[in-house]
Amino acid sequence: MDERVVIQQPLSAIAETFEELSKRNNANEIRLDTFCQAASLVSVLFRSLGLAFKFAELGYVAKLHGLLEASKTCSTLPDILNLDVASDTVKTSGSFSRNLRRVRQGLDLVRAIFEQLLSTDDSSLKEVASTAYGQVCAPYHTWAVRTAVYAGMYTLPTRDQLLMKLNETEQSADKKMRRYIAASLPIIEYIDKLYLARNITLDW
Ligand code: 1PZ
Repeated sequence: MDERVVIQQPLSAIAETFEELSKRNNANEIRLDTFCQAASLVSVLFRSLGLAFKFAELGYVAKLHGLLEASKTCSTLPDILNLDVASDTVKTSGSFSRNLRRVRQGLDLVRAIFEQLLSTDDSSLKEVASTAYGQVCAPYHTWAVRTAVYAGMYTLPTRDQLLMKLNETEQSADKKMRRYIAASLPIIEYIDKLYLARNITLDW
C-alpha cells in the first residue's frame, strides 16, 4: 500500500487492508506476516489520540514486533499456537500466542470503538471510548492499566478533532468504519477459534 494513503487517509488504508485480509481468511490463506502488516496500520489511529495513550501504542507495537519475529519461523497463525502449545507457553508473558491474543484485543477494541461512534453523535469521545474499552479490554487488564486508561479518557480529542486528524468527514468515516467492522469480525472470530480448538479458554 502507498505510504501516502496510510498517512493521509488512515481509515481508507485500514478498511481496504482488512477487506483484503478477510478475503484471504475466507480462502484460509492468512499468512502471519500479512496479518502483522495489517494490524500495524491500527497504530496510526493511536497517534491521533494524544500522549496519554503513548504507553498503549508502545505496548501494541511491541506485541506486533514479537509476532513479526515469529513470522520468521511460523508462516501461519495456527503455527504460532501449535508451537506454544507444544512448549506449554501459550499464556507465558511475551510468548507469541500471548502477543497474538493482545493484538486481537486491540483489533477488537478498534471495532468496538467504531461501533460506538456509529451508534451515537456524541461530540465527546470519552463515553464512546470508555464503553468500548469496558466491553472489550477492561475485563482482561490489571487495575493499574484500567486506571491509566480511564484517566487518559479525559484527554482524548473531541470527535470533530479526531475526524479532522484522520482527514475524514462524518459521512466518509461512517462508510470506512462499517467496512472495517464487517471485515475484522470474521478475522477476530478466526483467531478466537485457534485457541478454543486447542481447549484454551479466552478469559485472559
Ligand atoms: C477514538 C477513541 C479512542 C479510545 C482510546 C482507547 C484506548 C484504550 C487503550 C488500551 C490500552 C491498554 C494498554 C495496556 C494493556 C496491557 O494490559 C497489555 C499487557 O499485555 P501482557 O504484557 O500482559 O501480555 N498490553 C496490551 O494489551 C498491548 C496492546 C494494547 C492495544 C490496545 C489497542 C487499542 C487501539 C485503539 C486505537 C484507537
